[in-house]
Amino acid sequence: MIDDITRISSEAPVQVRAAATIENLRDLEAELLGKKGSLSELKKGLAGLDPEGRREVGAALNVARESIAALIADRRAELEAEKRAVVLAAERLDLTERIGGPVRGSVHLVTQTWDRLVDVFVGMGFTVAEGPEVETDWYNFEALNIPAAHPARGMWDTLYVDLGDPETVLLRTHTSPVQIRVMTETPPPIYAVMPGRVYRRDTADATHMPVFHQIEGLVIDRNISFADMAGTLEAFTSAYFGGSIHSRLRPSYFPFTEPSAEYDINCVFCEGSGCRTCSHTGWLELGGCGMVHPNVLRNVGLDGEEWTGFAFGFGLDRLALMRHGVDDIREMYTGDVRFLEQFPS
Ligand code: 2NL
Repeated sequence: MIDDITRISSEAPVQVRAAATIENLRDLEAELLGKKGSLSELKKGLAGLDPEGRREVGAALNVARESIAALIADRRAELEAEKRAVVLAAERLDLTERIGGPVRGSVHLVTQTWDRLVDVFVGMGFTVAEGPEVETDWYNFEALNIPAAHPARGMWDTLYVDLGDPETVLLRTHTSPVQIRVMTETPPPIYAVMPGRVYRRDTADATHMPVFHQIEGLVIDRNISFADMAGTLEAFTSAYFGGSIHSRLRPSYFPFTEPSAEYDINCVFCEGSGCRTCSHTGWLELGGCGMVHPNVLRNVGLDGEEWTGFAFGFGLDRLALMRHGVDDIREMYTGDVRFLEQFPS
């Protein structure tokens, strides 16, 4: 029996090394150490030995079992490492890969636009305010003179957050809630702009994204008129787009302003002669504006007899598209370096 054990022990290293896969190794393990394996078969023979022989052979069996088990464990670790290495090599992503020398990163086009807009408004004496992207119904709608049953709710495809009572917590659909917060928290006069990310339940296409950006402006002071608003927007237009681009206002409707207007600028592509981008009108629609509605002033606790003001808002992404002649808003959000590289900062 000792000879059998010695033979099994001496053959084992060769057999273990020859196991080429984890499956082969498992079969070999069963063959050597399993219940019906060769060592187990030998162990059955212990019953027929005297106590002395039983001790001697039993000890040899244990030593053989342990050394073979250790060999198998080592080989298994080796095979698993090989298998992992193959998977890793197949799944490898070379994040350092680049074509034609080092590529210099730059500030994203949306961020560049954000920064430039803020620069222009700060240059005109405005401060900058930001607020939360998850808002309550009060800040996003109610305070803005858009009650729950109001048909104007349909103007915004709202994404609600599953928190509290149904439809009370939402992803802000515009940056106006920041203006409500500023008016509620700081006494006038107020001259502030609010840039920020906003959300709508919308399917992405060339002109829409469910996540995009707005910048809104708010002025609250004594004796503020519609003419102050028109003048402010005209000053902004030439500061941002250049002296040859002017603005115009057209009557419109927003629940939070009265009167309300659409804000257009001369087409930056054809400078008024008519092209595809401006639908041959010579004008580009940038956003909206108006005198802050008396109900909104009342909602934030301001006396409409003493304070008046105007507000305006436009799509920041849309502005970036126009300034740079990009024809699909989705380009801004794919992260394709071939797009991003065209706008170094
Ligand atoms: C658009 C139009 C607008 C405002 C935003 C505003 C905010 C308060 C009170 C009154 Cl708290 N108005 N904001 C006013 C008019 C238009 O945005 O087309 N934006 C992309």
